[in-house]
Amino acid sequence: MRVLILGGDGYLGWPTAMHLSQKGHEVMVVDNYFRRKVCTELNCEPLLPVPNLHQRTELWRALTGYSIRVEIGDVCHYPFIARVFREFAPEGVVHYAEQPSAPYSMLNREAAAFTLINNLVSTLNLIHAVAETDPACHIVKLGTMGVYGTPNIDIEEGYLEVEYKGRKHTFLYPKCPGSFYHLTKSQDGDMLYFYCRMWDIRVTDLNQGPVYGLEINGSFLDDRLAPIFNYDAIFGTVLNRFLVQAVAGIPLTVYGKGGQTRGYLNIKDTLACVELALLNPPSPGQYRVFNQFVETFTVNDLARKTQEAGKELGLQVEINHLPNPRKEAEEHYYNPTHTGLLSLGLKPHYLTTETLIEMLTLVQRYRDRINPRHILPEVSWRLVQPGPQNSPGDVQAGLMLASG
Ligand code: USQ
Repeated sequence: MRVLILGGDGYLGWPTAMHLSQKGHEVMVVDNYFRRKVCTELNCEPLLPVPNLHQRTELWRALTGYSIRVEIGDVCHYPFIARVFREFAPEGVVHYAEQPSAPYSMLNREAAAFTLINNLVSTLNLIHAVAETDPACHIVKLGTMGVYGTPNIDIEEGYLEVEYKGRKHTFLYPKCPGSFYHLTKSQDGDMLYFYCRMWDIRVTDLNQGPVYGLEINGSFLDDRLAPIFNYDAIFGTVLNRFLVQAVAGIPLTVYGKGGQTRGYLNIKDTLACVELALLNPPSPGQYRVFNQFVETFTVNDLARKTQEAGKELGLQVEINHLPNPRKEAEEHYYNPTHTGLLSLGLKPHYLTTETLIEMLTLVQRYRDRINPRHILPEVSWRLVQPGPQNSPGDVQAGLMLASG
């Protein structure tokens, strides 16, 4: 297939490009380097140094013989993305080109506005580019399990059948996002569903849980091909952060009581799920939703597992409960369905002690690059009122004091 990957420089975008390219698909990556620029601005560089996309695709070609095309530009700029579509004529598009961080979206008004505009306009432009060039082109959008929140009933895969006053109707499953980022992911889903109904485009929304891991094919061909792996409190996902904290000898940062439950998956399963979705497109007009995770854990489970695996490597891992910077349920019911991708043939990688040891061993190779100042959360979900401890500047910046 000819597959266009929007956001092809990111933690998931670049590994997806390599994976699909290795499987024989014709791949083009598009990115505006937003993530790199913000990491530099906020001084939260990824664990491994990451060459730019031109350098990485050249290296990839030298090592494997496969070529990946690159376009640097902004999906929010319509003439750019329309030209890319006309020239590459993709049969499938993977949309990762959204601002992916919940804490970043809660940082201040500017970051929230950027998240809103980027995530919704990129999705709108993608829909229009598909409609103009080839309405049969399948859009695979990376969604998030966080759109559902943590309701006190089972979470279905995208839709809910409701019986009311003797009649039945199927609705999109009610959404209750817990960050401004997650809100934009609810809105882009509504937008895609709308255009499926209006224009008969075909869409798969992959409602994914937090991803962990950094190794893709058994071992790196070359460390310069590794994903952008963040461990800071803005872009790092929880288990990746715990792995780095364990190696650095920093107590694991469990937020609040630690009973927050989410559906997790190894990055290897993300790649498999995206490929399965591409190879099995929905019919025209269908807005298909899959819940993309393989097992659920509480934050406390992840901390304990990291501690146990650390012990095997002689690491003394402590667990610390910090005041929760987010507004979220810390003890709750959580039972989401996730059968769609399994029925397409997904073979999950589960989180075993061996997997944790492998990941910790990889992180240990980069121990010298860990910056302990990136670990503690600095963005609060709460409205911080000016007071003796907080200057108006702190409120404007949405920053909380290090004490929480
Ligand atoms: N958490 C801690 N300690 C930490 C970091 C996080 O206890 O040091 C907790 C959070 O409070 C939350 C849970 O761990 O309850 C997951 O947090 P996360 O930072 O791993 O994930 P989140 O902010 O929800 O976002 C990540 C990705 C996002 C994706 C989402 C899937 O950044 O792009 O959409 O995972 S989901 O969580 O299912 O919405």
